[in-house]
Amino acid sequence: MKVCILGIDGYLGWSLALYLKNRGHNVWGVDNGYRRSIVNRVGSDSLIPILTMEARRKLLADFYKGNIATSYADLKQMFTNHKPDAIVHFAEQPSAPYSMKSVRTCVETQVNNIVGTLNVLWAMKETCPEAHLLKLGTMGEYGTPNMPIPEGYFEIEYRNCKDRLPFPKQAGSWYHQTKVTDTNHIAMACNQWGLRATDIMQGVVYGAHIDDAENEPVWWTRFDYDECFGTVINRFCVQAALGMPCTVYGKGGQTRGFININDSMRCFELSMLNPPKAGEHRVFNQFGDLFSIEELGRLVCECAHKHFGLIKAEYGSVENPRIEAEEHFYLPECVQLRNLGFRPRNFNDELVKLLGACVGFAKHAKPEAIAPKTKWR
Ligand code: NAD
Ligand code: USQ
Repeated sequence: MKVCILGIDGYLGWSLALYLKNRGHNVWGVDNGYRRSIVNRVGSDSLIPILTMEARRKLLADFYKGNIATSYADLKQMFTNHKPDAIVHFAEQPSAPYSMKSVRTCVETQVNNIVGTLNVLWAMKETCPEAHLLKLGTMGEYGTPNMPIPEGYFEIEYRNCKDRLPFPKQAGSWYHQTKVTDTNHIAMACNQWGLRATDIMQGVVYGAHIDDAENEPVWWTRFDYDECFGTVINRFCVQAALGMPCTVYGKGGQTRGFININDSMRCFELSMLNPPKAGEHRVFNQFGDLFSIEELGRLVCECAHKHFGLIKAEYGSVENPRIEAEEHFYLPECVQLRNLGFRPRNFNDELVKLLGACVGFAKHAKPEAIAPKTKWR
């Protein structure tokens, strides 16, 4: 299959490029280095050393440097030249805290994400309407409603009328809000233009690398742990490795879906190999395990004590810089990927590998980048 990866230089993009190449797919992609520069802007860097973007471009022939939100003509030309079967769209600003810092970072996130996705939809319509768009959304689009969360749509009865409607969205950051808007735009492009799309509501991803990269440093992906760009488990593991307490925000009863980076790759492959039909806006909820943040802190510390002798590892509540429910009902469904064969890896086994990597690279960490600084209000 000919696969285009938008955001190929990122945490998931670089891993997916290797994963798909190793499974016989023809991979090409685009990135503008935005992630590298914004992580530097907040005073941090990847914990695990990675190749420069230029070195990566030498390694992978069809790796273009470009901004999909500002260079529509180039995007269209690339789709025309390569005729992709599938387009995996990662190329967005992915941090909730970064989007909440200031009007500048909020607007930057909105423009980059929403305009980039509109450009992708128009370029697909004009050059490759048969291609399958796999677009990264987020479980955070749904918020934490007091009822089970279906996969995108649900049957509802109101005043004796029934319909299948989009499930309500309740984003909690300007970043998550961009994903909600993208979802509305993608659904419309499918309805109006007959595009086919899988809108992937992914949970929080964790892991230092995919198995394929274990002994291939050129294929190591970036790994962030700072207050903006580190996801919670990746941060907890670095904190434990440094002997710093794991920062549980508030009561710690916030529950989220988590997925290992290897499982995330497998899910993309399953979606790609089983495309929706023309005109279909298909929504997948993509996660492996559900944990509360306090539970996660306990699991990371137990693993640190048992497998690495890090007896100082501990977790504790700090003031929550975010506005979010700290105790709530949470029951999201994840049925369609399981029906396609997805079986999540064992969480505790993957945690040992992740913590091992953090211990190995801990000397590169900048402890001053860890404490939460960005407040929701
Ligand atoms: P990432 O920031 O590492 O990857 C995104 C890549 O896209 C970066 O390399 C960045 O430079 C590039 N990019 C951004 N805007 C661009 C533009 N306008 N033009 C060209 N390139 C651009 O993020 P990630 O963790 O790999 O996440 C990938 C996607 O998955 C994001 O959309 C994110 O919102 C979503 N997601 C991530 C997670 C997670 O836990 N990592 C969970 C759910 C959803
Ligand atoms: N949290 C802590 N301590 C920390 C960091 C986070 O308690 O040190 C808490 C947060 O308050 C939140 C939860 O952990 O309740 C998850 O935080 P996160 O930073 O791991 O996740 P989030 O901001 O939601 O964003 C990440 C990715 C984003 C993706 C999203 C998936 O950065 O790209 O969309 O996970 S989801 O959470 O399902 O929306």
